[in-house]
Amino acid sequence: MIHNPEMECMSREDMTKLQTERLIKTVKTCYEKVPFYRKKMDKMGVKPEDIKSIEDIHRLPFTTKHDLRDEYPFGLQAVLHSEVRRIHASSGTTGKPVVDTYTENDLEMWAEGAARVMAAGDVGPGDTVQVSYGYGLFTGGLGAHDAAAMRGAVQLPTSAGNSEKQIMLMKDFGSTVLACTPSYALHLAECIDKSDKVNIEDMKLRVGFFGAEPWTEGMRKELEEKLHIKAIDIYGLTEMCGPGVGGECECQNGTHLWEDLFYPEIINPDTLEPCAPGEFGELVFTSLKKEAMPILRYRTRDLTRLIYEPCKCGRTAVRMDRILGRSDDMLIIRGVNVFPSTIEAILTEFPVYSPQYFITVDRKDNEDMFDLDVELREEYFSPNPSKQMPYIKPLYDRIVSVIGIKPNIHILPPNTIQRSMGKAKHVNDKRKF
Ligand code: DLL
Repeated sequence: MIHNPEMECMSREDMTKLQTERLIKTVKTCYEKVPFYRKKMDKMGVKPEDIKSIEDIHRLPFTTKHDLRDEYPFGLQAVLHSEVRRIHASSGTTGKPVVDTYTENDLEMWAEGAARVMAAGDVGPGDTVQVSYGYGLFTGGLGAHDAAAMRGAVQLPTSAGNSEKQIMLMKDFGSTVLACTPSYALHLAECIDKSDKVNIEDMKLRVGFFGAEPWTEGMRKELEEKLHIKAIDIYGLTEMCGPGVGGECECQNGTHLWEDLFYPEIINPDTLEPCAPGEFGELVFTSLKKEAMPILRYRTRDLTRLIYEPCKCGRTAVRMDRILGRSDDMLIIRGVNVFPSTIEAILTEFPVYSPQYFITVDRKDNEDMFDLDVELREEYFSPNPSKQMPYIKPLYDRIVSVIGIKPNIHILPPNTIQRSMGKAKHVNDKRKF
């Protein structure tokens, strides 16, 4: 089901026209209301009048996470504080949080972005959407909540955690939709598997909206099989609004980005030049409709590519490939670039392993050490190391052939790797740089 056919299926020509109109307005607001952007544009010798079409976007300055932290908390705000209705923030790992503020219209726009994704899973009246993303400053909880409301569904705000109760409510209230991180969904699935009180057959779940962290096709298969659902990828970031900057459609074949709201570019992160169509690079967004905190050419650090071929669903909104990872999550081990999600993708090729993993990187005698904790599934596990050997060798060989470095693999008993309620932590890099 398409939530807003006019916007989601607009012809390329009309979309370019709309994007141009909205860009011109956004740039003017940024220049007139946000000293940070006026300074940056003056320094580059660009005036709002120079931006005549969406193609001129390349003349505008980039915005980085660093800039947002420097302007903490409200330096990028373009409206009076009396016009603001909500504040969210993403904690990040270091320093000040990244803040986003919203006017009434911004909240409506955000809810619509996420509602478009839920509509692709046919969410509507009669559905009960169990929102197991965290509620709070994190955008996941309230983002999914408002989208469910816009679709006319029942909102069940369980937030993240307390898995036993989540599962009880899922059964008793007949939740049909689950919204949470894919790692938490996997944890819930494992809890249902283990439970002697409930069975997946007792549940009415039919679709899940999973995002906030990279996940793989293998993980999709696992979640779909274990939870008896269709697993749909939802993408977003606090700086643009939260979940719902884009999402998969029923074809589950790339994430449609809502180009009428956020203009996407792919750039080479080293040269900052645009990448050729279809090439992998860093995703950059310019907000086209945000009022409280409009943002020009925000460097997300997410690495992906854009797919312009038409989608079978009828939506014309450009698609983005799965996110390989963030440039700042990429590990360099013995000189080789490694994305944690590559390990997940490899693990899910082996039915004997669960998709749970933890990477520890350390340096000994000037050499990088790469330790990988994995879990065998219950039915394959034996505490006797000699019985584990036949499973280690194929995984080891596959990792060496895909990423070219040799891991020290440790097989742990089932359910021992720490489970996450929100974004999973897969890496401990102990090296001092
Ligand atoms: O994670 C918003 C969100 C909530 C999205 C719930 C989807 C569902 P932040 O905490 O600001 O916002 O983190 C944004 O998370 O730049 C990506 O690196 C990553 N991310 C978000 N969605 C996906 C996804 C929320 N579907 C950062 N696949 C982004 C891969 C994702 N990575």
